[in-house]
Amino acid sequence: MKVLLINPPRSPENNILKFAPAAAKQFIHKKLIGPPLGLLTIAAVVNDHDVVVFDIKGEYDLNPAAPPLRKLVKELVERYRPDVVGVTVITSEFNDSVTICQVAKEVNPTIMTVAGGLHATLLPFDFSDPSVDVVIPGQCPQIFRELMRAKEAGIPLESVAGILIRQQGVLTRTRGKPSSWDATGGDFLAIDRGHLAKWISTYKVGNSPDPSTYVFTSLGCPYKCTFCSIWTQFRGKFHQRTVESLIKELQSIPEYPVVRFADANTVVDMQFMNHLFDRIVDERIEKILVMDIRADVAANHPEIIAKMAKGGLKVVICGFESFRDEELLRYKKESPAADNQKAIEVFHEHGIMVRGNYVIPFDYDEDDFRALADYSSANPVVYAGYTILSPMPGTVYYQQIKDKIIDHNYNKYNFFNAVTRTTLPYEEFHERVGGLWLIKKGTDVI
Ligand code: B12
Ligand code: SF4
Repeated sequence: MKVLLINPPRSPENNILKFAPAAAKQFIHKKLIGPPLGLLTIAAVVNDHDVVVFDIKGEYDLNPAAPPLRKLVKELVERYRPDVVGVTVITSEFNDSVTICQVAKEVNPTIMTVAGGLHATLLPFDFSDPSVDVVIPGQCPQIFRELMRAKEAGIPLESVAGILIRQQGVLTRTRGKPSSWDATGGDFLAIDRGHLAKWISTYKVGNSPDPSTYVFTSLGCPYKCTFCSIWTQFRGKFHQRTVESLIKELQSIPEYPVVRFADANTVVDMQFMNHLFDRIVDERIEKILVMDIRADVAANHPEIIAKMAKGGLKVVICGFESFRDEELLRYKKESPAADNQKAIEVFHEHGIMVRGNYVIPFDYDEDDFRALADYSSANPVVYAGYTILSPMPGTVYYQQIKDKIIDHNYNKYNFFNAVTRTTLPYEEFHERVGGLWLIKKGTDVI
């Protein structure tokens, strides 16, 4: 069967950028660049079929004059004539994902459209649009494979456990329990980045001349920050890959000198990281490594940071979130503000560039903005990011403030737009968040 897997475009909604002071605009991050690991994993599980992965983000980066979404997808579907179209969905890309399914159906109503990914996991019933035939929640490669088998053999899709199918217009869960799938262990699937060859020149970050890629060492997170959708996606579980599968993957990607670990929270198991970095050094793997590390890890375990720096760690993204302990407690971050300062010292001591991220609540007033600016100026990092504390659907924070939400357009759920009423006038709030981006030590590094 022919399977076309599509990575939707980025949402263009960015009110921080729109209302920021002119001088700050150049520093505000506009797009993240990286491969759709989820889609590549799905591609790997059905590689006995004729599979095409199309990265629309990469396409617009490569060719900004590419046709608008509907026309682009129409051309794609007409060119590849797929039996199945799959989309990977995060909240801010939900609307465009549905558009992709609609266009596929317009071109050929017999195409089966399938949605998966984080939003499909947390809110599968959101896919009420009739153009979406099947929704598969969770880490589900084995289920997708079974779905392909059923479709190919003409077996009713009801026989595939663990999916939602449209019946008489309504999404209905199929019966039964899907077979288990150990995504990081025995069932780990090596991905083929060759699917993305067309866009490799666009996978560059900062001023790096070399392409970068993502590699995940774990899935999920053991913490439970109220604003975060990652632990809810994995129901609080944390799954670690094996050291040797990682060494093999790092050795297999010489075309990518820069590797960003895609983990939500990379350093959880110290023993594992120690072993991984021993092996990276043993095998003389020389990559520029970028990863997300919690402030408390650096503050409490400077020795592991020193070791990782020797093994190639050059850039760390650190969720500072706030400068106030009461806010951090409310977010259940389990790391006091003092850890942010200690972490900055530890990272800098080992020559690591820090990208520190703060989240700004909708009720910040002038005094709050001033206090944050003072703190951030006193604790400079190479590059600081300031986004909006956002009630992502499926999170605890969403439940806490859902009555205050006034904007339900999912395009805005990308951390760049307030979706509740703000204490300051709406435009001024975004302008002030934008202005904060001027506070930093260096230039863009990721
Ligand atoms: C890699 C990554 C990216 C990549 C690639 C994403 C893409 N599709 O293009 C890039 C760099 C482009 C990216 C961008 C953004 N991202 Co991002 N990203 C991640 C990250 C770090 C890892 C995701 C991952 O690869 N996981 C590993 C894979 C194997 O798991 P998976 O994707 O869940 O896939 C599995 C299943 O879900 C399923 N599946 C997935 N897709 C499909 C499709 C089908 C058809 C099927 C059947 C199954 C299926 O099967 C897969 C294998 O088991 C996560 C954080 C994290 N650690 O989880 C954030 C995350 C997904 N990103 C997030 C966000 C918000 C963004 C941005 C909007 C950030 C921003 N403000 O710029 C941007 C969007 C575009 C932009 N504005 O530039 C949020 C999403 C939150 C939400 N509730 O929607 C996350 C969770 C980070 C966070 N801090 O909250 N991102
Ligand atoms: S914000 Fe980071 S530490 Fe908190 S739950 Fe999410 S991934 Fe884990």
